[in-house]
Amino acid sequence: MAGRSSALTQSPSWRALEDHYQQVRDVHLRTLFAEDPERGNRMVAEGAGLYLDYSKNRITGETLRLLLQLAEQSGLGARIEAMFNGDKINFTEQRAVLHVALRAPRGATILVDGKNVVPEVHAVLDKMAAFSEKVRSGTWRGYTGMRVRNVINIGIGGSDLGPAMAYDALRYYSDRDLTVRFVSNVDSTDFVEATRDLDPAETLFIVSSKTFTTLETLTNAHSAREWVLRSLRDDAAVAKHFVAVSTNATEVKKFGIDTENMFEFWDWVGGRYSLPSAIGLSLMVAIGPDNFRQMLSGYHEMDEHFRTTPFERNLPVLAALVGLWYDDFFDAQTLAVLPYDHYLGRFSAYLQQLDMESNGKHVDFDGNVVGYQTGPIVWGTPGTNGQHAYFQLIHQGTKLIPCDFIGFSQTLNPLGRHHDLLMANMFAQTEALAFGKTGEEAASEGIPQYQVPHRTFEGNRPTNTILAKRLTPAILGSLIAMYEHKVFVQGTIWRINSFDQWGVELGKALALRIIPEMEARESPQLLHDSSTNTLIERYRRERL
Ligand code: G6Q
Repeated sequence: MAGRSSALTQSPSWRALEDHYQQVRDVHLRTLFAEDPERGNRMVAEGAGLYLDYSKNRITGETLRLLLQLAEQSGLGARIEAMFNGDKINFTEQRAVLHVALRAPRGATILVDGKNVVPEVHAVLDKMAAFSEKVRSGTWRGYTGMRVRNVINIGIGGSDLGPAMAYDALRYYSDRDLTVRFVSNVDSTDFVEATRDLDPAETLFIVSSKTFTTLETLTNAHSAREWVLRSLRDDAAVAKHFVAVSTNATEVKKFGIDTENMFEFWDWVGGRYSLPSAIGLSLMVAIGPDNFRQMLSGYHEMDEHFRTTPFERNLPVLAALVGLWYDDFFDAQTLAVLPYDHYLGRFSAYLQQLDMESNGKHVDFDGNVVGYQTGPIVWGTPGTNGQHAYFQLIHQGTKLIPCDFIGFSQTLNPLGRHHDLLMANMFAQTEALAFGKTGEEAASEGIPQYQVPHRTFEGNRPTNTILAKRLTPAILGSLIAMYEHKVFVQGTIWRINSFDQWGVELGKALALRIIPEMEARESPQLLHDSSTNTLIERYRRERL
């Protein structure tokens, strides 16, 4: 019988942080900046093209010292080495965790069970590049001889969110003659809307599924097959209009896809870490192999930064420690990720899976229930739009919401004053959140007395600012890798397995039980609870 975990909370560094928290919990960022005017150029770190300003956080030099001590105490250094060495740190699934191998340079050596996996990684990348070039140049033709104009990735979760996010993020670099879409939901509307204006003779489907057994993806893939065959009327068309990304050759073959047109990856790549694997094929077709490789080099640069930089200057480690400080000591529940770049519209949704599926865990390495908060709820949309919507609550609500602001010094689409206005807003938000406006300041502006409390800003709302020069493929890779490693650092300190996802299984299993009950001709005997029974009965009466 699993007990309650106390290994972390009873540790000397945790206890020291608890004591320290009591001393600094009410200290205002105004005071911290007044006492240390150099804070804004000292509490910063740089790596792999990213500049992280963490000075507007409710931390002192002592907080940082204690948090770094906590990281050391957790054995983080050894865990980083274990991950990069291919140890089976995903112990509940007995798997290595080697997304870093996906972006290792050609000559590198990374062993899994005694075998160097880097040559295989590059063989698949080369195969992807050759295929992408064929599609982009028009050499790859559909069954009727027409050139491919539309590419649809069918996948869900880790086989969708990465390429969909990165396609949006790198749209500037994409071939605008290609229409690239992503179908994920088992809701037929997704497939129908994605294909309604397309000609099957010009459409290529990339079926992306690690297991090739996922209900949503297989259902969509079969509908896609019917859609193509309804128009092209020959099973031989499947080979020209479908390729697969998977680890499961048997199921791919069963579907009718030539395994020559299957792009492989491996069980040591977790779904939510799989964008830099063959799962990125739709992205590579869209932006071209060179840009894709640039993205991989950015990922790799951050991997190296993470592996080799002392913790006190290490971006993922610093971001992780600051986040943990709010999660576990201030009891913050969420993290807002607010990119000031329209291309990053899906970035927070991508991070939701990365962070929440990885660190949404409640038992530790020993199977004991943790006695502390683990991963935060991640959310957010691009600025400035959020400022006109939910920022009110961040500024003046009753909840503490740490925020990551992400921006770029240069825009990819210069237009008049737009970029200066965008970035002025980003900087103004972090300033306003940190320093607020006192009652006296508000009153001195001559506003009526009754409005003063309403127009007072308490401030002391913590933020990180992540600034890069320009949104390039390499910078996107580096930004994603920073968050990947941040999640890993937090998981290590919390002593949880960030690489499994058993939590998604129960709902899947129950759905499989309900499907035949819905589809049965005669009313089945329902043996669920009274709520579920009644809902199913009502649905059966009302469905077409
Ligand atoms: C991610 C999860 C999950 C997975 C999907 C799709 O880490 O494992 O989101 O990516 O369930 O799985 P398949 O790729 O096997 O279809």
